[in-house]
Amino acid sequence: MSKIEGQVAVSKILNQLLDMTQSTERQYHANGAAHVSAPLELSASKAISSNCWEVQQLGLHQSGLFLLRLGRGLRPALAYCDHETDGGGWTVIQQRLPAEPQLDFFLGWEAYKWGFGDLEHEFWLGNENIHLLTTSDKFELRVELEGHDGTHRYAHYERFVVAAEQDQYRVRVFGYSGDAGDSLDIGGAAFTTKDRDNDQLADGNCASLLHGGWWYSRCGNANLNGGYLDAQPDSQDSGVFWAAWTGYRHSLKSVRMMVRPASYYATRKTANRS
Ligand SMILES: [Ca+2]
Repeated sequence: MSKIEGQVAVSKILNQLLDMTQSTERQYHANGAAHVSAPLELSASKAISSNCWEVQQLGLHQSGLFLLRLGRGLRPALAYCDHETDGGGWTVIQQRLPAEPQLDFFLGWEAYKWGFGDLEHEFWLGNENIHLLTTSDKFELRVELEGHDGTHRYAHYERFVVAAEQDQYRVRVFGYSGDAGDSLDIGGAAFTTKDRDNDQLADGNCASLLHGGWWYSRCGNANLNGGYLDAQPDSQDSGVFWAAWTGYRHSLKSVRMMVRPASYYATRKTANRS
C-alpha cells in the first residue's frame, strides 16, 4: 500500500470510527458537538455544529480542530476552524504550506473524494465533506494566497457550492471581490483528477497536465492543488498558481481555502451600507 493509499484508508477508518463512536458519544454529551484537540478529545457541548460558524456561535472562539456533523445524515468530520480571519467562523477546506516533505496532491478520485493530509498542515478536506458542507446553507468562499516574497492577497466569493458525486462534484462560484483578481471564472466546472477526466479539454486531462485535482475547465486560471514548486518563476506551468495575480508560471508559497455561511457576509454588507 502506498503512503497515499494509506492516508485514504486512514481517513475511511477514522470516518468509520467516528460513526461507531457517534452513538456512544451521544450518551455522554447529549448531541455532542465538540472541540477536538490532538489526541482526539471531545468536550461537552449542547448543540450540533455543522460548520465552524456555528461552532463560533457556541462561544468557541479559539482556532483549531473541531468535530462537525455534516449534512442531513450528520456525518462526523473533523475540520480546522479559523476564528481569526475577517470575523472568524471559517471552515478551512484546503491548505498548502512549505513543508518537509511536501504533501503530494497529484492524486486520484478516491483520495480527493475522502480527503487527505493533516488538517493542521497541508490537506484537502474531501469533496464529499465539501459537498455536504456547502449544500447545508448558502456559503461564501475565501481564498488566501501568499507569494514566496511574503506578499499576501485574497479572493472572496459571495457564493460557493459543490454538487454531489453523481454530478462529479461540480462547482458553482461567483461574486468575486478582493485584491488577488478573479481566477475562479470557471463556470460550472466538474471536478477532474488524473484518473477521472471531467474537464472541457478535448484532447487531454487537465489534472494530468497540471499535476493536481481541481475544477478544471480548459484548463482554467487557478491550480491550487497543483505541484508544489519552489520560488523560481517561469519554471513550469503545473505549479500552485493563481493566474490573475502572478500568472501561470509562478508557484505560490502558501494557499488556504475556507468557507462560511454567506448570511454573515450579507449582514456585514448591509451594515456597511447603512
Ligand atoms: Ca479532457
